[in-house]
Amino acid sequence: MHIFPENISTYGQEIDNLFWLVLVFVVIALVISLFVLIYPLVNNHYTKVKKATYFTGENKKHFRWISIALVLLGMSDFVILLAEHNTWEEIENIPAKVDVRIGITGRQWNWIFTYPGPDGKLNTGDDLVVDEQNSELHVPVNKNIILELRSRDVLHSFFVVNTRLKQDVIPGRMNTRWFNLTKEGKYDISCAEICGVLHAKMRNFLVVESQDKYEQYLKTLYEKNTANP
Ligand SMILES: [Cu+2]
Repeated sequence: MHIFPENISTYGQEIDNLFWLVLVFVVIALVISLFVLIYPLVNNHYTKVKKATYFTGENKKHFRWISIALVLLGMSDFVILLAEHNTWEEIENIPAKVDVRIGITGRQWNWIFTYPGPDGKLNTGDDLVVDEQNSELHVPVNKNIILELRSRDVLHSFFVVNTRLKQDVIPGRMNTRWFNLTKEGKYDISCAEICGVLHAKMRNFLVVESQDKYEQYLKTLYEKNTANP
């Protein structure tokens, strides 16, 4: 069923499958809870309702019911842990083959994008930095993109719904994440952590394009930067 925004990352489908799995357990728990809540109300005409009593849970019969609920909850958590393990590992482990490394820094209120300069290395003097509201983050399609995520001030959260990647950025700490995107196009980047009054202004765009176009973009950026240093 396609009720989610389009997925364009290699691991996105696995995240969506986990969502459905969690939803199944949550819906079952919801139905049981509603039944336990509503059934006595419908079943007992309210003139017949006995005075409400307080259960301490020490009585054997009550204890049994509480235990059943706890065990079911624990089992569903365990199934989710088993199911998510591989996906989590895939997302946590940065691929050995790094095609592009890009720095992303959150600030009040924008996402700053840092690309390697002509030396091809990030975090050196010739880095190309874009810090403009509504700007675009350009990445090549079908490549392993490694993201170095930082914050300059408060907590922000880098979120591109189409890639299924959401990562908090934390002052004083760098988080490394990655994605490999399979479809060219323009997608929304947002901040998913309330970070101040202009939080909603942290809207940028992700442009997924061919390797050629990506290199052309970096070249234009370099020329622009050297024209007005
Ligand atoms: Cu923010």
